[in-house]
Amino acid sequence: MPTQLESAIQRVISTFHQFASGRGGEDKLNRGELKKLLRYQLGDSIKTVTDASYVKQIMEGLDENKDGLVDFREFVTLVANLLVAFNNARQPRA
Ligand SMILES: [Ca+2]
Repeated sequence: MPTQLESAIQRVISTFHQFASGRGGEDKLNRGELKKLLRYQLGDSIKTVTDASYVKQIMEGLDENKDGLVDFREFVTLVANLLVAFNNARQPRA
């Protein structure tokens, strides 16, 4: 039986592939897929996600190799940033 952390990791992986395996067959997120992932999975956390220029900005920030797609490794940067942001939000500042 997987541990709590292993389950969380598996969910991150399956969520990425759920959104990345759309049209085109490439296992990477195009801008439309990224927008859907942000909207459906982080809509309560990222309020301005419907703003196209905001999605473009996130896309460009994540797309390190500038191929216009977000692969899993690039997606992990978003997850890591969210982990830090969520953790900071739960801790009262000293
Ligand atoms: Ca890329």
